[in-house]
Amino acid sequence: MKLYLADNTCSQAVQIIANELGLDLDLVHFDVFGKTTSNGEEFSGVNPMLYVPVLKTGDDNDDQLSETIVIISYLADQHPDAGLIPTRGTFERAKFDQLLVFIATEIAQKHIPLMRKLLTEEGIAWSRNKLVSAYRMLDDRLSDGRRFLTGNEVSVADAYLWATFWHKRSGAPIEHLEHVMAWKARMDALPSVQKALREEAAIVASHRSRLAA
Ligand SMILES: N[C@@H](CCC(=O)N[C@@H](CS)C(=O)NCC(=O)O)C(=O)O
Repeated sequence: MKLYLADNTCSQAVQIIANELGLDLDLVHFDVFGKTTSNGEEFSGVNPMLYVPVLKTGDDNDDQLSETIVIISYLADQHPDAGLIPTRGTFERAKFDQLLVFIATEIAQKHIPLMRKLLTEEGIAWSRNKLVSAYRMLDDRLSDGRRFLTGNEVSVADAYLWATFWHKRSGAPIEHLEHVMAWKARMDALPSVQKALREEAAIVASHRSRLAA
């Protein structure tokens, strides 16, 4: 399978889940500023929205998925024994999907206009407050001593939250949320996360050196 990723973005969630599952991904770097890809493909032909992640599961143009939560849920659903996601159709899964949508809408997509400096002063204050409230809810969830968002084992939700942990870039003051910060440190130490960072750095560096040559 081929994963289109960008440096330091939500595509890391897909890498982490693939690593947890022991899947090999062929990585393609999309430079979101220069708009080039490490394999020379025109990315607008892959995703006209110019968003990563995109996962290609085959050679056909239809054999691809976009939308982070869809991709990571799909991979986890293919390997139910790994326990990265509850069984589809159960109430537990509905609650889990609720958490994924919460991370997508209340966290990931709230950070982006702040990071891109697209907001008025009022918009900045509003968005940062919403982000702090959202992270506080997750902090409450983690305050019962669980190691990860839904229990003591890592899940798809943890991978997604980690890959969108952008408070430093968006200026959202969340460092006082001790349970969230302790969770982040636990995630940082996971071999699946470390491997994702190494492999992302390698493909980004090789793309950049090819462009510079
Ligand atoms: N709805 C998409 C949005 C993905 C998204 O925002 N991707 C960002 C990186 S996290 C991106 O590719 N940005 C490129 C750009 O804005 O040019 C999803 O949830 O996967």
